[in-house]
Formats: sequence, structure tokens, C-alpha cells
Amino acid sequence: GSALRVAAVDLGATSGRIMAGTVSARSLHLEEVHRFPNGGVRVRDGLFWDVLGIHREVLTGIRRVAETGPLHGIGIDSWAIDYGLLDRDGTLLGNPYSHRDARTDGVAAKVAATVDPARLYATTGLQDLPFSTLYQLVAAQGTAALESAEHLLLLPDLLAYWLTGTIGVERTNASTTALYDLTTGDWARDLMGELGLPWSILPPLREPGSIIGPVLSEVGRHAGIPKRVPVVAVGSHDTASAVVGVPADTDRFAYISSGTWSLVGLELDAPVLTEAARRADFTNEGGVDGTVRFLKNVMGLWVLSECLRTWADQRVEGTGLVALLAAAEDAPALRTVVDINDPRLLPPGDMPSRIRELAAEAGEPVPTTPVEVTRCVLDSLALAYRRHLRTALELAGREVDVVHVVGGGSQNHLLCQLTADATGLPVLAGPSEAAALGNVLVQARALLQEQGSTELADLAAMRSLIRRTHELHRFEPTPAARGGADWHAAERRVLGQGAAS
Ligand code: LFR
Repeated sequence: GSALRVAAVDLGATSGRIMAGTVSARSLHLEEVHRFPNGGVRVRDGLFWDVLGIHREVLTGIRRVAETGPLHGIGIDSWAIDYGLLDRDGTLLGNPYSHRDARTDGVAAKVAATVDPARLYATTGLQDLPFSTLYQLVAAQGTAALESAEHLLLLPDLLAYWLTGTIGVERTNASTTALYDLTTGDWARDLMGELGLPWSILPPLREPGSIIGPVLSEVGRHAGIPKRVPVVAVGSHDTASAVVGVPADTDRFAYISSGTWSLVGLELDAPVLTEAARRADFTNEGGVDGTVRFLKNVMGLWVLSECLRTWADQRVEGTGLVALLAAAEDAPALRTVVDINDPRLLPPGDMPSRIRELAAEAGEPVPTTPVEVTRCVLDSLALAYRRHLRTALELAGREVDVVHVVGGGSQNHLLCQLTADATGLPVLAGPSEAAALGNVLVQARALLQEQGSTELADLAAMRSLIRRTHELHRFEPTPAARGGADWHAAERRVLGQGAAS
């Protein structure tokens, strides 16, 4: 058949991108038509998303796709967990909070007093992140907004609602909220009821790959988007789309979706809900086509980007990313390692100081220069990948031959090399726009199905098309790192730091 051309909206915590994706049986091409900065907006003591601004940028991007060629579909993915509330008129009740806002501090412990954490894990299968949607709703209890709410929408669903007028929550993203029961495949209404949360605000679930509906004509007219373009539910959790975009050619692979967060894990057919998995605090999120994303959230390049922001604010010389990475490559390896998942690294703010505090507290040499801090962050990330990947394999009873690194972090060659060294496995890096590719491919399959075509029938077919059309970088463990003795010793140091999470 002829090529399909769709708009993939891929929203990250630090930037949003709208891509034109063109797909045929033998070709897959992405063109970035619009990119805009994103970030939390502080209002008094709250940290919010500028969701109307995001909506405007999304419309601009979609219009640009339409202006430069045909437009057959629109798909939206974003970071998970955060949500907006609608009142009974369908009006947004205040700005969505960022999950990095402090209102959830202490909430997890409060909930644990009511709901046994073992039961919470058996129901949701999720790593106990302090900012889950569940904990955010508990923090919002008693607020006028929650009391007036008729509908809860996750961010991609809110944006899709503004395009189509249709209310629903896509399943992969629902699975990240801790409001979703992965054993029944439905919302965890009982759990919400026990916590006194209004479960009736949870909308119908929708499947990745289903058609949400056409763009409303008045929306299209104002925004310059052609009539009746279908909005398609993709894996609306960006990590679900990124895992679709992992160009694996076997099932013996692990992945790291490397962006603001690093999501480190495996694709499985069934969740791992053992007591060992709970103690290791591993996540079972829902993937496209019924797969399970068995993974660990690692603090990710957030730590480095907050360092860069701090140095830029303080006008520290020589702290551009390229220069820092080049210098960090020559800096002594594994000199300072910290527990990169320490919850104190979660909020925005002066990150280099917090890294120094963690190092001092752990009795590690305190990194002083930006280069030393950068090297410490990258070594500590690679060390976390090593440990969590090994744990994932043990818990799932699996073996792998390769680690696929996708997302923006796949362009960080030093981190990729350290990852190969730390894990002792070859790293295949790229594509950096895996989430947008996964978004495009799931849309394309849905639109092809409408035409009666069975092209791109499964994940293997989608991944094979990515492999044929995108170049990957290969990183082998360096001979000096073979055997992993240095990494093993460094890991002992971090684990000795106490509550390594
Ligand atoms: C990555 C991501 C992670 C999720 C975190 C917060 O962008 O979606 O998967 O845990 O952001 O939503």
C-alpha cells in the first residue's frame, strides 16, 4: 500500500516534540517538525505543568505536520502518573501538579498504615514511587478540586480530550498510576474505596491501538488541522512507546529507556509478583500488545540536567554538556559513587550540592569540579543499571545477550560505554526517538487494520522495520572492565551506603 503519514506527539518533562512519521512496508521516517521546552512551573509552593501551553504547542506541531504533507492520524504519549481533573462541565479543575511537587512527602507511609504494602504490590505490581497517582490523590483529599471532580484524565488523555471531546484513559498509562489492578485488568476500585478516594472519577479504559475519535471540527478549524483526522490511542505512556521502539531482533534483550528517567528492565509475557520482586521494589507496567514492562525507575539524566541548569544559573564556565562529557571521559573512573536513587535527588534545585552531600555522607571522595560531579553521576547511573539489570534477570529467571539503550540518553556515548562496562554486556544504542517511533508504528498498525491490512502485525514486525531503517551504535565492554571487579567493588561501596534503593 501507499505510505501513511501521522503526527506523533511525544512529551517529555524537559521538552515536547511533534514528529511527522511516514511509514510504508519498507520505510520508516521521522521528521521533527516542532520542539518546545517543558518544565515545572512553581506557583507559591506548588510545582505544576503548564498544560494549556503544552496544548497550544501540540496544536502548533500538528498543524505543521498537516502543512507539510498528508495527515492520516495523531497519537500522543507523555510521561506517566500526572493527571488533570475535570468537573461535570468537562472543565479542567486547576493545573495538573508535577510528580516532583512536595505535596506527596510522607504520604506513602500514611497509606502503608491503612493498606498493607504487600497487598498494594499484589494488586498494582508497582515500584513504590513516592509520587504515584494514588499518593497524589491521597495528598489531594479534602481539596475543592478533588471534591468537584467528575473525571480523572492522565495527561495524554487530557490532551486527546481537548482534541476529540472523548473521555477515557489508555491502558499502558493507567498501569502506572497505582489505581489499576493488573490482576483484573481494571481499575482498583476497592483499593480506592478503602482509602476514601472517589473511584467514580476513573474513566473507561481504552486499548493502545484503538481509535479515540476524529478531531472535533471546531478544534480543527481554529488550529488549522484538517477535518476528521483520527486521534489514535498509542502506548500513551512514553516508556511503553519507547519499548515498542526498541529495535531488538530476539527476545534475549534488556532495555534502558534513557531520558529524564532511566527505565531499566525486561519485556515479559506475564508479571512477576513474587515477594522477592516486591522486596526488590520492581515495577510491572503494562506494555503494548499485552506485554509486561518489568523494570526499575532509575533517577536518570534528570540528575545531570539539573546539574547543568544549576551551573548555568551560577554562570560556571565550561559547563556545556559536550565539553563536560569529553572531560568526564578522561576523569578517573569510579572515584566517587553514590546511590543515584536517593529520594533527595527527586525535587528540582541545586543538584551539585546534593551530590556532594551524598558523597560526603557515604565517606566517598567529595567531587568538587563540574567534571568530577558529571563523572560521579554517570558512574553512579551505570552502577545502578548493573545492579537492577542483574536483579531483573534473577527475578524473572531470564538471560539476555544485549542491552538496548533507547531515548535521548542513547546519544550519550560515555554513558553507553560505562553501561557496557558495568553490565558486562554489549550495548546497542539508538534510536534516540524510540518513543516517537513506537507512537508512529502503533498508529500505523491501527490505521492499516482499518484498511483491512495486516502489515506491522506484531511487535517483532515493528522492531524489524526500525532495525532496517535506523542505524545503531554498538558498545562492547572494554577489556579493562572484563570480569567486572572494579564495578563489583564500587557496587559494594554503594550498597554499604545504607538504604540503597
Ligand atoms: C519517563 C516516565 C517514567 C515514569 C516517569 C514519571 O518519562 O514516564 O516511565 O515513571 O516518567 O511519570
